[in-house]
Amino acid sequence: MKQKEIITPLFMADHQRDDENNVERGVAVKTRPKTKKPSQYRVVLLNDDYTPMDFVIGILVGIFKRSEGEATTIMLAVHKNGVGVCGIYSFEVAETKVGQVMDAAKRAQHPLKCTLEKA
Ligand code: TYC
Repeated sequence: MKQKEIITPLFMADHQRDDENNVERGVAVKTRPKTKKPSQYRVVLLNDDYTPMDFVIGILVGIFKRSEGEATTIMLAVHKNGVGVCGIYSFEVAETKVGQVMDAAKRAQHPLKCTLEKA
């Protein structure tokens, strides 16, 4: 969903009240600093032929805080479709989780791959 840009004038120069037309007239000279919602990122797990299913479930429970049931569903979806979403997070959190997955896979010598993509 795209956020609408809202510019709210804080101060008006040459402020005048036009009672006849029931309006306020002036020139907006200052606006609020635009605040943006932080972008969200999908953390995506990729299938391979070698990483044990239990290892993937362990990753989903340990790093993505999924229940055993959710983790099994996600793992089987990745196994079947080739890719699957583990969760959606801010960039910093998504990047950290990708790093944690890649570290765990490397230490266990599994070829499991995990990436992030803009949601
Ligand atoms: N395909 C793997 C197997 O049959 C299991 C697997 C699932 C591996 C998900 C990676 O992201 C993955 N052992």
